Amino acid sequence: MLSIMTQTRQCAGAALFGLSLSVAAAPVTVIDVFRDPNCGCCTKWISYLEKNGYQVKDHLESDMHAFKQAHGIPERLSSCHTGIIAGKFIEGHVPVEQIIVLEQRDDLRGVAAPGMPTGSPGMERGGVREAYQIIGMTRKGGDEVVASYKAQ
Ligand SMILES: [Cu+2]
Repeated sequence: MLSIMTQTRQCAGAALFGLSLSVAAAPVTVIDVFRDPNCGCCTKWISYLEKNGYQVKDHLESDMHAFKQAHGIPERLSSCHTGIIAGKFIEGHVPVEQIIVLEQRDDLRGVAAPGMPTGSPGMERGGVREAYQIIGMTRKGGDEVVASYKAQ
């Protein structure tokens, strides 16, 4: 009886160890970022993604307007750079927590931080933040408010 309990405990320990190993070895998520070569805030957003554990592939595009049109990103949602993660778009200075939401939601084609909201990631200006929303675009083409950030 005692030996069975010891074995069980060892198994549980091994299972836990295995779990933590698999977490450490989890593949890094890649985000392809398309941006104008002269965009400064775009590179700040890239650094922010890298700090948060994403692997970024940086692509320079001379005509971002054409790029967005080609990828079905409407004018009303558009910003500076466009990220692509697993075939979904991340338009503009979207915070990581909303990228995670996007990764989990297959009913969305993408999420956007329209414009260039002050205080969004990569758009920091001395701790000031204007109120802004993250808009999700559904597969049917509708808009949905995914998150609202208050002014600070
Ligand atoms: Cu920007």
